[in-house]
Parts: sequence; structure tokens; C-alpha cells
Amino acid sequence: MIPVETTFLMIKPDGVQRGLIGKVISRIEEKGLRPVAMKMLWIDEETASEHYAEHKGKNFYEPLIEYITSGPVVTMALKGDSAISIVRKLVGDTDPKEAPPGTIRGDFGIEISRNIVHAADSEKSAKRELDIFFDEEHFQDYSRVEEEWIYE
Ligand code: 3AN
Repeated sequence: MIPVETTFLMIKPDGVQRGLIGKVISRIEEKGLRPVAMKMLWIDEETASEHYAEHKGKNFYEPLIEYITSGPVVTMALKGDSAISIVRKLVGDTDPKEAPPGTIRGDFGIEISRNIVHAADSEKSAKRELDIFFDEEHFQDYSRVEEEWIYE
């Protein structure tokens, strides 16, 4: 099998503060996706505004920047067949009230402004976001032993 996509996932400050790092990573691992890079950091304002550039000018932009810079986050790159759309499905709708049970936001969140995780929504945003948070040397090239039982 050939892992075809690498996507970007971030556990936001509320996810870290609520002790959900392990649970989020477990869901990714149990699904069969392979973490290939991981980093904990406290995002500064410049990085936050680069990451959320598309939301500049919206009424929730300032609180969003305040929220994402309010504590440490965990960022990761995840690789696998259709990784981008699979991770979006595992994460659930942007508004946790709408996200179905079984999804990360559906199980753990209530408010849209505290929605625990961020996941890239397209190939273009995955590449852009991975470039913001990782350098080439951060990516590990390996496969998981169980992959021959996950992929045909
Ligand atoms: P997603 O994170 O599902 O890709 P985006 O990119 O539309 O959603 O929004 C980025 C972040 O902005 C969301 N994760 C959420 O924290 C915040 N956000 C989006 N829409 C709203 C809103 N209407 N009110 C408050 N915060 C919002």
C-alpha cells in the first residue's frame, strides 16, 4: 500500500487543558493513520495570524487568536490513504453542537469557540499548515507493522 496523503491536526489549548491529548491521538492511531511528526508548542500571535489568515476581518477573528495563543497546543502530521478527509470526519463539524457523537468534537465539546482540535480541510490547506509548523527534518519516514492488516 502507498500512503497517499499527509494532513495536519492540532490539539488546541482547551484540548490540552482538558487532558484530551491521549484520547485524540488514540482515535487517530486506532483508525490506522500514522503520525509522522509531532510537536508541542505555545503559538505566538504572528504564527496564529498566519494560520488563521483566511478568517481575518471576521467577527470571531480576535477571540480566535486569543484562544489559540492562550496555552500550549499539540501539532501533528498524519499520513495515510485519504488522511485529509478521514481526519475531518474523525474531528466532526466545526460546531460541536452539530458534530455527531463518535466524533472528537461531538463527544468532547459544546461551544464552537472551544472546539478542541483543528484539522486541515483540503490538500492545499494541509500543505500550507504543515509548512507553518514543521520543517522537512521533523518528518519521520517509517511504516507501522499493523499496516499490512489495515490496507489490503
Ligand atoms: P474548522 O476548524 O472546522 O476548519 P473553520 O476553519 O471554519 O473551521 O474555523 C476555524 C476556527 O474558527 C474554528 N475551529 C473555531 O474555533 C473558530 N470559529 C469558526 N466559526 C466560528 C464562529 N462562528 N464563532 C466562533 N468561532 C468560530
